Amino acid sequence: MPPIRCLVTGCAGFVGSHLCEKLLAMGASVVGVDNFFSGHRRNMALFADHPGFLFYETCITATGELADILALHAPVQICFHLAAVVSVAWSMEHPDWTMQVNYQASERLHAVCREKGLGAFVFAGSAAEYGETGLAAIKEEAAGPDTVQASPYGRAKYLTSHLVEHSGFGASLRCFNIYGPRQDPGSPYSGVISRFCRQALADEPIMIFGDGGQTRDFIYVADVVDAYLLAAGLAGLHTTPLRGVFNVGRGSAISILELAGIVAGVAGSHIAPRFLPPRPGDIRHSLADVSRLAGATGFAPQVGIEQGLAATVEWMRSEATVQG
Ligand code: UD2
Repeated sequence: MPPIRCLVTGCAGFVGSHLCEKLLAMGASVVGVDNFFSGHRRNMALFADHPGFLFYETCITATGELADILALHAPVQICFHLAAVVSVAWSMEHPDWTMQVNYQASERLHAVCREKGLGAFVFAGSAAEYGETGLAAIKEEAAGPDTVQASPYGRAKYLTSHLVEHSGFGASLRCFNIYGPRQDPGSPYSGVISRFCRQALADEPIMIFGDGGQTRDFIYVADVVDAYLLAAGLAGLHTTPLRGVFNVGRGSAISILELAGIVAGVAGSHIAPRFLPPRPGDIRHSLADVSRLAGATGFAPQVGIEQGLAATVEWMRSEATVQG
């Protein structure tokens, strides 16, 4: 690979840290930005001292600072923009801040990257942009200006994806439910798999919001990293960066109740799950049609749910050993 320099916003986050690790392993250099709002310094432990990595602790709302960083490290060829308010539930209580980060600041960063002549911009869109859908697999065109998203998170992500799509510069990856090592289980807003794994490993009941009949398309973090590389033209046969909006999922969904059973099995827990009231802002079903990304790049997720859960549980066990 020719020398490539990338800006990764959200480099201390769950997905961002895996992406940085992979980019550095491929020989790219990475300028990382994070404000540790939901990311953690420990997520960067494996690459913080890598000679190809430089870190700036800053918030993406500081557009001027980001422009200065890009100028200082020119030429940066690719921006992977993952920094965001990441929780649907948190966004319900903080709609204004969510809009500022996930839309307004993202719009400004996109404009700066374009102005500075970057070759690619890859935005972390979300399945939450679709609002409430049925059980059928969702195609990208299902989200439009009239779509009613269930949360400010979904709305703001949609607005940015829409802007990226219509600008002709960059791609938005509408990721469905991502899971894997480094997903923080420690807050009420954490992803369901990280919470279920932690509960099962602690021999606590798995806490299901609602009846557990809601379904999600879970995709392992390494598969998502592959999608980012493909979108930037850094992997596969497709070396031109993508433009437009692309779903990223496995293309198969399971119910939260089923998930609870699989997690309990993998973690060796025999405690019955507990059912709590449904969570505001939740969508009922979510399943990706990934044919657009597959057609454009050959994208094919490699990690099945049992395999991904085994890796996640193993990571959580090792973390407990390190911390305990
Ligand atoms: C996820 C992502 C979000 C966005 C969205 C796209 C996380 C944390 N959020 O939101 O960023 O990409 O997908 O649609 O990854 N649940 C329980 N018990 C728990 C926690 C959750 O039953 O302890 C249920 C929850 O009610 C929901 C499902 O599990 O029906 C998934 O919840 P989530 O918070 O992991 O993810 P989601 O789909 O709200």
